[in-house]
Amino acid sequence: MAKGERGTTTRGTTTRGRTAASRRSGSTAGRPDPELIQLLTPEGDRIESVTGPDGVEYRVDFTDAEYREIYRDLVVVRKLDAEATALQRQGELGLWASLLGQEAAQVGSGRALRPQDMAFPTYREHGVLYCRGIDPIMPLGLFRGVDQGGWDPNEFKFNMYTIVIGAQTLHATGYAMGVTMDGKTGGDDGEAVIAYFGDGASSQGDVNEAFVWASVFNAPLVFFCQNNQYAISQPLERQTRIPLYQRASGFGFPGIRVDGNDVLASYAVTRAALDNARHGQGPTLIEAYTYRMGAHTTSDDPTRYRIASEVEAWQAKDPITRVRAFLERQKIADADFFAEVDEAARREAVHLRERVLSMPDPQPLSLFDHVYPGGSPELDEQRAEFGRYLESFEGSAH
Ligand SMILES: Cc1ncc(C[n+]2csc(CCOP(=O)(O)OP(=O)(O)O)c2C)c(N)n1
Ligand SMILES: [Mg+2]
Repeated sequence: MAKGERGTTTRGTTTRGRTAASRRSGSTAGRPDPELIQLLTPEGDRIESVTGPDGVEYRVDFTDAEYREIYRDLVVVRKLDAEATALQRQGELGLWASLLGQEAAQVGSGRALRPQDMAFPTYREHGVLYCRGIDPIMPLGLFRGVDQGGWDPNEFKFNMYTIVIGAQTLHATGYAMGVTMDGKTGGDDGEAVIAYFGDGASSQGDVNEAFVWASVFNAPLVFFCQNNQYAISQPLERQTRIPLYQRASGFGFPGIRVDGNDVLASYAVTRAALDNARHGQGPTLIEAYTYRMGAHTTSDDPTRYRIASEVEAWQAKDPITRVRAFLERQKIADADFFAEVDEAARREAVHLRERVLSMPDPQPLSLFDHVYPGGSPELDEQRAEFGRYLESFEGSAH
């Protein structure tokens, strides 16, 4: 199936759809959330379409095969993530930032990108990376400390992982302004840009500056905030007193909240915002309301700052379970299909592990290779000095 070509999103109102405000099926523990765009409930019930507070009708029209493929994406992405966590625990990676719980927000938005669209990730966007067609081994080199991320951002339209919180939103804004200056917006084949960031990053100056610039220059940019409720140990209440998506109105562009555990709604909302951007209608802030099921990274112990019942409440909203329930109920997939997907994901994980273990250690002197395109006298001096230092070790192979 062609990447980014699935489903449709329709602008305008509908009589068939429910309004987000009147919808109650998105409730969690009996509490409805009228602000949330949702097309698949935690129980796996399909909502045909939803009209958001913005008057836009959100819907997807996937074929059965497309529903099955999106389920496969979710399962594979989760399995590879679990494998990376295991590799870190066995000392094969220095660190891992798990996406557990955020698969739907990432696969939904990642699949909503059209081939010409550019993405700017944080360090947790392994699901988007997978949807961009990048070999999942790539970020593992980074987390193993043997390379600095091995993919070409221009080839895959997916920038390098960014650890500096919020910085990529400014990079994305500058890039999106450039897209406009190059005259690449305005039609169906126009380019759009998406910037990923977290709830914690929303407090950063960089992100707020990016909002200002993107707004006043009408940049073709989607700000995709995965509100996973925590910035390491800091809960959402320490970032904001209003829903994050509402921040956008103060900057002069639309904001919308989507159920980030609903892959269909995440797809529909992102596709609509990207299409608006590519047609020259400026930025949108999407708040994907989700939950970080695991630790912040493998260096973190979340039991020190959150209670088990909170995690359990979110387990009931698992992004994969609901798709499976829907596929089973609608008889779109049978037991053989689910078994085949599990086996395929397992094989991909084994393959990933084998390749991680055989990654060569870099030569220490290669540290100097990519500092400047053409080197510099000062750098050459430093390289020579470091070389002499390495040679001072008895039996040094360097
Ligand atoms: C500028 C900057 N300040 C602080 C840090 C340390 N840091 C790493 S992750 C993180 C929390 C980010 O939280 P959020 O934006 O919600 O993203 P999440 O990790 O939840 O996906 C912080 C403070 C950093 N990497 N960069
Ligand atoms: Mg967060």
